Amino acid sequence: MNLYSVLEKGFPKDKSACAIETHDGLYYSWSDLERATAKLANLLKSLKLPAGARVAVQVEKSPEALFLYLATIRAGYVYLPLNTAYQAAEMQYFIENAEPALVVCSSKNYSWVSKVATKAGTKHVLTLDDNRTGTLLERAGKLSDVFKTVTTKDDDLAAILYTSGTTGRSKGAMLTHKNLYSNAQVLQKYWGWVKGDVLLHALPIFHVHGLFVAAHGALINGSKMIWLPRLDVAQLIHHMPNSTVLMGVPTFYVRLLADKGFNKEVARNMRLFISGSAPLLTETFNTFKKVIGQPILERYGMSETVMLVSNPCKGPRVGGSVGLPLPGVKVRVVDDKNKPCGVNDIGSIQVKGPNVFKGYWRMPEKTAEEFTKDGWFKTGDVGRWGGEANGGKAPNDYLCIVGRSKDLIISGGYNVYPKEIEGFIDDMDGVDESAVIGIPHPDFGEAVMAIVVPKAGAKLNADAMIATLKTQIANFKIPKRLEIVSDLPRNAMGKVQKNILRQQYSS
Ligand code: MLC
Ligand code: AMP
Repeated sequence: MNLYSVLEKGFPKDKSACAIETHDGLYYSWSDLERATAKLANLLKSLKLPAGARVAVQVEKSPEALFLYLATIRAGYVYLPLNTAYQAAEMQYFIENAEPALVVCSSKNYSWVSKVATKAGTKHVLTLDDNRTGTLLERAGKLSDVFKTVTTKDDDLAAILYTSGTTGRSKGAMLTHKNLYSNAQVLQKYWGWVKGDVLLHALPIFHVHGLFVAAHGALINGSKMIWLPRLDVAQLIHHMPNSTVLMGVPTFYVRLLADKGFNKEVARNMRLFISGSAPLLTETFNTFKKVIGQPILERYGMSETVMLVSNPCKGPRVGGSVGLPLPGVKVRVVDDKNKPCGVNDIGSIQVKGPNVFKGYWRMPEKTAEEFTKDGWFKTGDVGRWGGEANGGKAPNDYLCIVGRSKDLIISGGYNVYPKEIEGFIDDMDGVDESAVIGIPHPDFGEAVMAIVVPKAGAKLNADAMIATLKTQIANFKIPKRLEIVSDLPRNAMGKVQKNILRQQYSS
């Protein structure tokens, strides 16, 4: 079954109802959504893209960007969303690795993106801007607004999401139609979506959270979305009285609570506040409950598995725990020998189910490494069942995430792999070596910090180094702090002791 057809079943009967209301006062009906995705799907078909073609998209958030995603799915092609913060070197890698048949970018980036794409053999490069302009819409506008959604097999690819690797380059997680529609169906029930729900959407749509969890949730339920281009607390508060569901990374809730205008009255119609992509501090959970009178629902997911564990909608939501495995999803916590751990014993989190991805794009060895022989996907996260949570005890069937075995920093919900940043720093003149760590940050949860050792006799300037990094990598990966030191702490094996650095700089 095509994912779009599954979502479409949930669209309301009255197609003149509002599907998307934008921050600047535009209304898109369900009929607009269907017609626009048909026109765009007709355009993709007219380009005669080969079967299984990837459509790589790096554009600002807009309803049209969402329609392009849906059109790609309708036409049976594979959607490849890319963070707008990615710079030329990052884009070059994704485009060379995925070999998309079509790249869609914003017109301001067209000159360099088209060069990178053409060099990698991409036949078509079109533009889409967040003000309803660009060559993509110019061409699609002339085509028919009727399109018969392509029949796909459950196992056919719907999307590829690049996740940075702890070693080596980013890997493209291949998600199938079934991965995505089964997860959307499960979440619709589990989170108790009802007719009349309105989703306040302020997340980016180039990652799992904003696209597959938030947008799919509203679409499959036929619910209206209030569509904000980015997190803007004043706008959230303005639209909240007309909304019932909000999904965000923990920074959303930290910033809302810091605003004096956020209170019970503003949240009076809100049914559900959902948090994920990074750990929600127990302090945020408790303060929110006190101020707003309802607990945030925390859930746990990842690019390779979409959502796997969630606190219940009806039933106790436990601060400091991500909740119960979703219906149909199996989760286990195992020791070093892959033996299931008992309650309160810490081990590696593994998962199996219809939500688990097909593998990494053109990386069969990496795929094999990340699965156990009996087919469990190794999440790289570390956790336990039950145990201490929110100053009390979590029920024994609730999962608590206690850390990560992967060297990963999650800053404001974005993943940053220290190894990648260390690579860029180590390549700079005068640098002997570096260590990149995550340090606590009141707004982003964790922030990137770099500790750098100069070569003998070399003089380094932290500000100049940060300025150079800003020209090379996405802005959220830039260290918020860079310290120059004479050496790094090492253990007897010569390995850098990042735990000591974390302790040293944590305050
Ligand atoms: C922006 N900046 C960040 C940052 N976002 N720095 C660290 N971490 C981040 N996440 C930097 C910018 O470079 C800029 O630096 C400064 O902070 C302010 O930028 P901004 O654009 O004004 O920030 P803002 O719009 O406020 O964005 C913050 C944010 C945003 C938290 C709202 O990052 C965001 O929407 N995060 C959500 C990420 C997400 O959707 N993750 C889901 C992944 S899916 P300077 O120096 O230029 O001023 C996943 C699976 C799952 O993980 O379970 O869901
Ligand atoms: P990504 O690869 O961007 O999809 O990020 C997935 C990772 O985000 C997971 O492997 C976890 O480490 C982390 N994550 C997602 N949700 C939560 C959560 N609720 N609590 C803690 N970590 C989370």
